Amino acid sequence: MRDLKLIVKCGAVALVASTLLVLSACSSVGVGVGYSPNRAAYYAPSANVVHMANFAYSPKKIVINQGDRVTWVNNDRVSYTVTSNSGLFNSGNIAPGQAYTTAFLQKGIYYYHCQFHPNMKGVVVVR
Ligand SMILES: [Cu+2]
Repeated sequence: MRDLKLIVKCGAVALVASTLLVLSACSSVGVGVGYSPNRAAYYAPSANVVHMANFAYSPKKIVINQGDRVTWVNNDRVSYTVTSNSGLFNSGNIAPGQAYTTAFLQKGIYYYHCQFHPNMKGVVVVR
């Protein structure tokens, strides 16, 4: 399980960054936080993981710090989405075994849901 998380972290970083920063981020999981004002993103691996299975997010509520990323991992055999209730972000289809990562650069409470299963709801609290 630990190995799987590390793979997901590196994969998530690779989705966001496309330079050598990917390699440095993957080799220093959980260590440094870099900030690029040009890209307006943190190039740090996400330690904040939400699992999707059995038509639910786990945990349903995650509390993170400003600038952190959250990675949603689909551990199920059906597809899910991570869709902001207010249109701020939308993962699109997350197929089984895939993941979605986004950064939260501003403090606030971000409610989201799954477009495929109306009862699937979650919230990200950025403090
Ligand atoms: Cu769903």
